[in-house]
Amino acid sequence: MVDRRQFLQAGALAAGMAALPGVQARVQGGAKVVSTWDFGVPANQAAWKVLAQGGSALDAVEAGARWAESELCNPTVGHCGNPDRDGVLSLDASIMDGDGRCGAVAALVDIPHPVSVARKVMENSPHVLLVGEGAQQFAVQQGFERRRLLTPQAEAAWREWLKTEKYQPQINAERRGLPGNSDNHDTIGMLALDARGHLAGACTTSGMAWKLHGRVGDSPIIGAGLYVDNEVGAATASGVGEEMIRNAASFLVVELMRQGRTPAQACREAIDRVVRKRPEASRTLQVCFLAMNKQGEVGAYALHRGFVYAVCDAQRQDDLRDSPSIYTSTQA
Ligand code: SD4
Repeated sequence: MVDRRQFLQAGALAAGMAALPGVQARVQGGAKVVSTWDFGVPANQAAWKVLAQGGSALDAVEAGARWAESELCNPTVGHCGNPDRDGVLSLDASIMDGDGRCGAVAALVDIPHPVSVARKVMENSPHVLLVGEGAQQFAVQQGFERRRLLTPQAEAAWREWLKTEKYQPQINAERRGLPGNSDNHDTIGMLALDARGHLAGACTTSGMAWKLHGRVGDSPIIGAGLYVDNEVGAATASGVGEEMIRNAASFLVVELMRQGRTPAQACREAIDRVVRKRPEASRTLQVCFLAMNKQGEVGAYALHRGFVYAVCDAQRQDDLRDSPSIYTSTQA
């Protein structure tokens, strides 16, 4: 047994060793964080600050997702998101630890950090998913600030949209994140592996712009937009969430890895499944999967060309990769 003095000595030694560059690199070892789209690069860097200090994968993905929710001002994640067709901005988020614990919120209004509320659902409630008013009430009880989030730009974009009222999700809208345009979907899905070999993931979004009031996408649905299992690996998704829900897609990707597929093969097979189920719809909407197995191998696959994902580890913190896709023409 380790007594208190030995414990304190060991802690002090570890802290001192971590300050040495060589040891720091070994501590970070196989740690890695990956996330969807171009804005995954700075989001990963926010998560990396946690991993580089030997922090947990769970803390890392929360930090990365929080970065996207507050620092990114685009029409689709967090506080700058576009509203639904009634002019209400509602946010969805989930978080999952590789040990199976998870929490999520959906249709959350006027609370700036849905991913942290999702974590509180996981840690401080007996439930997994809270929605709408109940989610907001829980957030306020947990000490979260409540404030109006809809920006003047998002409100102006909505008023513009009202002229046509056309709901037509655009492929790869994430890569054209200019405030006030008609971009209508966007999500950050993030997966991390920490130095202890533990996995976690988070997913946060304002969902599809101009959605029906009350619509919930895949991002807060455990197994659809996010799934993590320490025995195997983790997966997350971006794109039109109805397709992920129909196929329990992130769970599917993890289960395919369990059967021996690499992350890239598993993502590809899940995309094939989406196409088989709805071949016609698949031509006009985007679906993207990103996965990492417990060895830290990463893979992705998309329906349409244009999906990119960011990878960050001790060697490199700004790696942005193109995902392969089924349809290769530039349809966006
Ligand atoms: C949703 N999957 O609400 C989200 C949106 C998204 O890239 O991922 N856009 O359906």
